[in-house]
This record gives sequence, C-alpha cells and structure tokens, in this order.
Amino acid sequence: MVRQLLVSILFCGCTLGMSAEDGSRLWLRQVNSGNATVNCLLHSRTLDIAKSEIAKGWKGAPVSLQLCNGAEYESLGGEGYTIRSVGGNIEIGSVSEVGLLYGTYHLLRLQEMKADVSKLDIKEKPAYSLRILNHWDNLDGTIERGYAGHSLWKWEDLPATISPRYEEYARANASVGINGTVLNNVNASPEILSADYLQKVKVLADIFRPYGLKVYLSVNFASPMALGKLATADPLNPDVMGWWQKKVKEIYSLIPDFGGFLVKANSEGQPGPCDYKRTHAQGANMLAEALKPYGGIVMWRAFVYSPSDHDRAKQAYLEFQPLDGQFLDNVIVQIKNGPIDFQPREPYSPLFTSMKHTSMMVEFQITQEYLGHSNHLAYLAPMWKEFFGYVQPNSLRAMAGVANVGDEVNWCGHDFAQSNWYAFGRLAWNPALTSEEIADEWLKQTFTTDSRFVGPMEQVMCDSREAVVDYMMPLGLHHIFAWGHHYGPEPWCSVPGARPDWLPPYYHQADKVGLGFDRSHTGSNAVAQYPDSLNRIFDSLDTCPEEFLLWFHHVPWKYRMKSGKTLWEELCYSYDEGVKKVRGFQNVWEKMKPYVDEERYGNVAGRLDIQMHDAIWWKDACLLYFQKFSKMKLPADVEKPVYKLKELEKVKLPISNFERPTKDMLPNP
Ligand code: BDP
Repeated sequence: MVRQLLVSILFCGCTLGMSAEDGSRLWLRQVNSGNATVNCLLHSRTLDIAKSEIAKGWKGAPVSLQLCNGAEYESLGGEGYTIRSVGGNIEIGSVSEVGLLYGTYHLLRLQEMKADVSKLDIKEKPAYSLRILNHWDNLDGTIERGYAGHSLWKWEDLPATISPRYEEYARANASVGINGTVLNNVNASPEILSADYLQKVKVLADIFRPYGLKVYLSVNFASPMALGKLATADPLNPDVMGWWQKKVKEIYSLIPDFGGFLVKANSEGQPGPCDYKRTHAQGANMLAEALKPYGGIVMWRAFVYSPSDHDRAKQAYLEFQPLDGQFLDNVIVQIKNGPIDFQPREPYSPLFTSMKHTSMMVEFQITQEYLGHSNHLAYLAPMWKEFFGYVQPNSLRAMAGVANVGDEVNWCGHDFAQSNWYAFGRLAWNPALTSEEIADEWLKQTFTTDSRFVGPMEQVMCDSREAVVDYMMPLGLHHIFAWGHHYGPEPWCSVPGARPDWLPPYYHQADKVGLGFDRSHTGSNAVAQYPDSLNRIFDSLDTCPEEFLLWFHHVPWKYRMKSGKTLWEELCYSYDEGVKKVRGFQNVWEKMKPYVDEERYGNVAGRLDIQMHDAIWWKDACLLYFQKFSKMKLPADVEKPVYKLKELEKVKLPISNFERPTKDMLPNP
C-alpha cells in the first residue's frame, strides 16, 4: 500500500513537471499538450521531429509545414523560413526541411513567451550560414576550460552505447539555430582521426543530422606523423598531402556531410606548417585542397603569439595580416574577438579590420574561463554586442563559440550560464538582436513570463558582465589572473622561467608612476594596427574610451579622469562598485524566490554567494597590491578590505584547468 502510494506520488510529481526543475530541460520546457493539429504530408526524420514538436508542445491553431519554392523563399536561403497566419491556420514555409524545423522552434518560442500569435507574419533568414560550437573536449572525457562536469561525448561507450543526451543536445542547438559542432579540443589528439574514433564520430553525426547540426573535427597538424608514421608533416610534401587526401576520403565515406577541420597550429606548442618554414596559408590551403571536392571547409585559428614583438597584443596581427589574400576560398580564418585572450573586456582584434581579402570568423568564448567559471553569473551577450559595435557583422562569414556544456544535469553548471549558450545561437542567427531581447526570451522560456521576475532579472543579466569587469579588471586592466586556472586574482604572480607575457605584471605594468600597458605611439604602438580613425582615438589619453584606458596607456596615479577623480580613486571606486553590484544581484535574487522552483533557486543562490565572496577577494587583492605602487589611501567611502594582502598572496587553489572551485577551497578572511 505504502509502496503504491509512493509510486503514485512520484508519478504525479513527474506529470506536473514539479520534480524535473533541475535545469535539464534548458529553455525547452513546454508542457505536453498532446493535441495540436499538424498538416504535413511529407515524411523524413527532420520533418517527423518538427511534427512531433508541434503535436506535443503547441496549443494553438492548426499548423501546416510546407516546402516552398519561388523567389521569396529562394531569397531566404537554405535555412530561412516564414511563419504566417492564413485563415484559421498557421503556415510555416521554407525551401528546406531544416528551415521548417527552425520555424517550428520559433513558433514554440513565441508561445512560451506568451507572445501574441494571432496575426503572424514572420520572415527569418540567418545572418551567417555557419553557426558553430567549439567543444574543447579531450578524448579522456575532461574538458579544457569546461566547468560543468565531464564531456557529453562518452567515447568509451561509443559507438555501441548511445546516451539520450546526444539527441537532446542536437535539439537544444537546433532550437536556437546552431548548425555546427566541433567535437574535440583545439589542442587535438591525433587519435580523433583513427579508424576507431571515426566510427564513434559517425554515430554522433547520424544523430545530429536530422537537427541540421553538422559535425566538424579539430585536427592535429602532425597527424600524418602520429597516425600515418610519416617522417614529416610538411604541407608541401606529396606523401603528407596524400595522407590527408586519403583520410578525408575515409571521413566522407562515413559522414557524407562532414563539415571540415578546425586547426590550432603553431600556437602554444601545437605543431604546424611553420615547423617546416611554411606559412599558415600554405598549411591551411593544403588541408582545404583535400576537403574541397567534398564541400568541406578549414577553420584556421589566428590565436598565435610567437614573440615577434615584445607586445603580445600585436603578435597575431603581425603573423596573419601579411597573409591576407593568400587563403583558398574554403578556408576561414578564425579570430578570437580580442587581440589577447577572451578577457572580461578587450578591444576588438585589429585583424578584423585589416584582412580585406580573407574570409574571417569570430571566435567567442561561451565558457567562462576568465569570467568566474560556472560560479559567477555573467551574461555575455553585452560583451559580444560590444564587439559588433566595432566590427561589422557582414564583414564576417561565420561565428564560433567555445562551448560551456558538460555532462552535469543542467548542462552548464550555473543555471544562468545556459543563457550564454542560448545567446550565442541567437546572435549567430541575428547579430542585430539586443542583449535585452535575448535575455527576455531566455528568461521567459527558462523560468516564467511573470513580469515581476523577468523585469528585475533582465536587469541583473544585462548588468552582470560589467559587474565582473568592475570587480576583476576595470578601466582596461587585463590578464591579472592566477597562473593556470584563471579564476582568482594574482596581480603579483611571478613564476621563475615563465614567458613574461604569461605573467600579470607584464600586463598591468604597475610602478610608482602609474598603471597600464603603453600601447600608444610612445609605447608598443599597437594602436597603429587599427584603422586611422580609431588609432587616433585610442592613441590619445584624452579621447581613449576610459574602459580601455589601461589597455592602451600607462597612466599616472594622479591623472584626472572624466569624473574629476584621480586614476587611483577611480580604480578604487570601480572595484567597490563591482562588489556592490553583486550584492545588489543577491538582493534581487532573494526577492525572486516566489517565482522559481526550489532547486534552481538554491543552485543560483549558492553560486551568487561564491560570486559575492570572490568579488571581495578580487577587490581586496588588486587594491591592496596596487596600493603598494600608488602609495595612496583608499577613499573613505570605499568598503574596507576584509583580507590581508600577505594572506591572499599565499592562496593557491587546488584546481586544474578543467574544474571550478567549490566554496571550501576559497580564501577566508
Ligand atoms: C586559452 C586557454 C587555453 C586554450 C587556448 C586556445 O587558456 O586552454 O588552449 O586559449 O584558445 O584561452 O587555444
């Protein structure tokens, strides 16, 4: 009897969707209605998915799915669609099945947002035809810079055992229009191209295909040596070319729509064409030739920093800009948004405005390597929008994002980190969307449409990235992170024998005169890599935007800022402001309790607690350390430090570059 009662309680809980608010359903939380009418006579795996999504989730007028042709549809490209109210019906039209699937998710999104769906007249076309996630997943299941558990790909179990999450992952991506996935780390193991692994990759590709999601692989440039036992990987060597051609043929025999390769070459110890005195273009083009007959592409990364100049921020430009115009048309140069490395704030990489004859794509980092891992609430759309304020979206061919998903139940660790996966997909589809619009969509689908929740939380989300900048690295400071894990502050960090440009003092240049890296014409002149109009603005202390001040200038401690405060005071107030903002987020979240299920409420509250702790840690560490140089007092209304510098200098977190710290590891005042 008791057992029967228990079973029915459990069952009841599930049907009401009560017990399932663990974040696993992401923004796709439609409760089954089970009775919508779908008209579509055609059958295919993709259309069956679209039909079943509507049948299960839609609660409105009958929907028909129609493959269309004609000028209007041709102009929407292979993935665009229309959604229109016609008579008492809703018609979704597209030239392709995947377009109909995208239209389906769009319609369901409107319903979940409680939008008016009575008079629909929607036309959509993606800005980029390539919208790609980059997984930095290793074959041993760890994820470089991944903070939500282990890899989703269970390589040991594949190809025989298939996790249900593979399909859920594809569905989530399709729902926001992501159409490509690079499965493995850019620091690539040659093993991924072995016959055994390709069988596993094929299984994933088969599961993803109906969702319009293509598979790509990161490749190690020396694979012909490691796997093929050749004596060289020289891209101009005929045996090397032959090896790649054969390998590509093998891949396409298993995966006919394989997307292509992503390559990190001659960067951070990875092999590449420069090992043989060949250029990046020669290396990329050799692979591109092999892929060309099958329609595959090469995404060749420009994340390089060989010490050609003493300023690391200039190095990628110096290496790649001279190659402009030399890449084949199925090569896309993949460039990180900033010239250094995914910092909380960077100016855009000047390569974007200087490679006029090269296909380029931007690489954003969705995983929060430098923004508090999955412990901090940091909504990244405002950061990506800032990039598009400088770089015209139509000067790029594609968008890539380093994924933040792992095998944790809620995929991303922090429930709010899901919004970054979502926002990446939405912006890759339409970079003109605002951060607010995307936050609004995501909040309504992921939590509730109640305006008492959506209003305040949208504000929190949109303020959150700036808060991180404030408490970690305001006014253009950058890369003052702890060695290795990039989580906490270590502006004092010195490691005997390390490259200077891996150490914080190289970046902040604090001395008794002032703070910041002089990249103006009196310093490294990195400003000259920007177009003249911007060069002039960044170069002058008077016109340089203050958010980039210490990126481009070494500024005296007593320099008067626009606010009338000295640089030192402004720095103190910025750190203080960061701390106060996080406290504000905590207060808002406390008021949100009535609108959120207990499980997600607790998860977010716990992580905000850590973020609050870390904001104070950052503020105290940086201000107390920089004070040694400024020799100036903290303004009286800035919160008093709770830590001692000496204690903070001893902190060493016991984490590697694929873990997030837990509360008990963090320093205590
Ligand atoms: C840095 C990461 C490192 C990556 C590298 C890259 O710290 O783990 O391998 O970028 O993008 O941000 O290749």
